[in-house]
This record gives sequence, C-alpha cells and structure tokens, in this order.
Amino acid sequence: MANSKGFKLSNPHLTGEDFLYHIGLSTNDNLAQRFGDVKFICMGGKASRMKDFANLIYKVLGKPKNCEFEASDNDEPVLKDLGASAGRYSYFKVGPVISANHGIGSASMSVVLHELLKLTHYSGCNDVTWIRIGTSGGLGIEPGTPVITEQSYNGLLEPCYKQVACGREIVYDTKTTADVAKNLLECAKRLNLPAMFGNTVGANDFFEEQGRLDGALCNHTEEDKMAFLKRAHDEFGVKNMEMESACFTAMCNRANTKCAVICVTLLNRLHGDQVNVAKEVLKSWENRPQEIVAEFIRSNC
Ligand code: R2B
Ligand code: URA
Repeated sequence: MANSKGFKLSNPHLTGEDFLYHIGLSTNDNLAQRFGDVKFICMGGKASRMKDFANLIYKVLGKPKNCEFEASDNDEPVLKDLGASAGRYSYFKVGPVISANHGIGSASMSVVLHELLKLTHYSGCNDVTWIRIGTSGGLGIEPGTPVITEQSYNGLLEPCYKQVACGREIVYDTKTTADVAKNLLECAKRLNLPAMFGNTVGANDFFEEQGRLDGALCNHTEEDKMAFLKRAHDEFGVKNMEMESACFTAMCNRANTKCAVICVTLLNRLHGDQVNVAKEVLKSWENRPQEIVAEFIRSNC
C-alpha cells in the first residue's frame, strides 16, 4: 500500500493500523505530524553513541525547532529518548533526523529497522536516506580509519544477504547507494578525516564467523583464520568486518531507500583479534563516522 506521498513498502498485508511494539509507537500517535519531515535515519549499535549523535546533529543544524524534547523546566532542552517506554532501543528525533540504536547483530537490528521503515511509511516520509554508523575490524588498514561500504558480503563471502522466511532462504542485494557513499567520502575530505571505500563483511557473529581464535569455543586454526581473512581481502576487496551491514543494506534495498554504511575500524585483523583500544582513543575514533555523517546531513539539508 502507498502512503500519502507515494513511498511504498512492498508488503500487501499492511492495513494502515499497526502497533510498532519495540519502538513504543502506534498508528494512533500522530505519526505524520511528528515524523513526516524525516529525511535521514542514522543507526548504530550503542544507545549512548546514538544519543551523542543526536546531540551533535542538534548543534550542527543550529538547534532546529522540530525535535522531540523531554518535558523539563530547564532552559536548555533535553532530547527525548522516544524508545524509553518500550525499553528495547533508544531513538531521538532532531529536525529531519532520527538517530536510533540497533543493538548487536542482524537479529536485533532487523526488528527496529522493520519498525522504523514502517514509521516512515505511515508518517508519509519520502526520499529518506538510511545510514549505519558503526565500528568494525579492519583488514590491512590503519586502525581508526572509517570505511564507507560499497558492497556488503555475508560470512560465507557471498555478495548478498540470505533472509529465511517460512523455512525458505531468499537472497537479497547488499550494495549501498553509490551517490551517498561518494558524498560521504567528500565530506570526510572536507573535514580532513581519514576514510576510504571498501567492501564489508556483515557477519552473524563477532567471534567464529569473523575467523577469530579468541572466542570461548573455536574449531579452526590460525592458518584457517589467515586464509579466510586474506581471501576476503585479496579476492573480494573486503576492508572491514562487522555484524549488520548485509542485513541493513538488503532491507534498505528491498524497501527502495537510499542507504550507506560507514564504520570505523578498531584494529587490524591481520595483526590480531583482541579489541584493546584505550577508552579516549576509542571515543575519538567512534566520533569520526559521526562527524562525517553530520557534515553529510548539514550539507544535504
Ligand atoms: C560492530 O561492533 C559490534 C560488535 O562489537 C557489532 O554491532 C558490530 O557490527
Ligand atoms: N565489531 C566487529 O563486528 N568486529 C570487530 O572486529 C570490531 C568491531
């Protein structure tokens, strides 16, 4: 069914009445009035990072009026965590931007992505750009480098995402939107921040599926791990590995929305498995994709 402005989700079973249970909204909540102006939905794993990002956007966009604030007597308004009542995810509405966390992995991410896609549909949003802002393990590149994904691969090193539905597997496309990726790289250059294009593995696991040897359980050898990482890098141009890009890009492509993934690398996996970065360094590296995406939004508003 098409919404009032023509954005069309390809699910013929949507009736127009819906409870978006995990994000604490329903179609009775004035969605068009509250969210109809949304143009960018930015998602990342951690709730605290997406709150920081919402505050950064509030500053960068010059304190826009169309935000959702906490009720407060204070002069300085506080952005409201709209997911607090449902207790599963945190998300914030700042001008034309929603900043939402998705937790770890495709299973957690797909739930909030389904509901946010439906939110944009019921709200009458059009031409929304979806961006995942995250962390990752790099392959052969300097830790701290944000990688802008061109194509996501699954853990089998296939350039697709396989969705299981009704006991069957369906294969979906995992390319990102080239124009958005290019624009993000230009933003990084303008800010003098390092960034590069690359392909990304979106694995279903942090440890074994990413070839790590340091999980609680492991049935592969150091040689198996290095062969896997080198094959990913040399044959498929993989620059980083994380846990949501394949599902994220597949769902955005199915919904016909523009999408991008930008994840900073926290280590070089060709040199080790452990993430052992000092807190302050981690924070400054995590800020890099946020700053690049904030510049992207500022320059495209
Ligand atoms: C990157 O970091 C998380 C695991 O530590 C996961 O959400 C991801 O994709
Ligand atoms: N997140 C991942 O999924 N893998 C890494 O190596 C680092 C962060």
